[in-house]
Amino acid sequence: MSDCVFCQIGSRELPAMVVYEDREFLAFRDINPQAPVHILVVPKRHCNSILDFQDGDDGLLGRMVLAAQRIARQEHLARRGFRLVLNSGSDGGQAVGHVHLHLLGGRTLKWPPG
Ligand code: DGP
Repeated sequence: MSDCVFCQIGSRELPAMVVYEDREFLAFRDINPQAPVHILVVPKRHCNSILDFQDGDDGLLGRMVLAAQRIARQEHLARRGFRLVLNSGSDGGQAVGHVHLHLLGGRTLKWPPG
């Protein structure tokens, strides 16, 4: 068993509220939601951080945003808007060492973030 919690969700060893899946990504509701809609879009391939991506990964990164766009529409966020967040490292607030894109919406989000 992998010791990565998001790999365990990906292999269905851990439960999650999955809202979207395709060949490359799994998306599920965050366990500690910071907004009425808070979904994590997670590449199935394990990568610790955004710093691990290389030139050849541009397609994967683009498709991750497109997956988030599809989910935003599915969650009826397109009209009012939403936020996509990629935390990296300790100053960036990254707690889980498997790249994930936060999709937040359903309320007016403040700027700057804390
Ligand atoms: P970050 O701080 O950017 O690494 O965000 C990690 C997010 O992952 C955080 O908002 C809580 C969420 N999370 C952590 N463990 C689990 C889990 O087991 N299930 C789900 N659904 N979300 C989790």
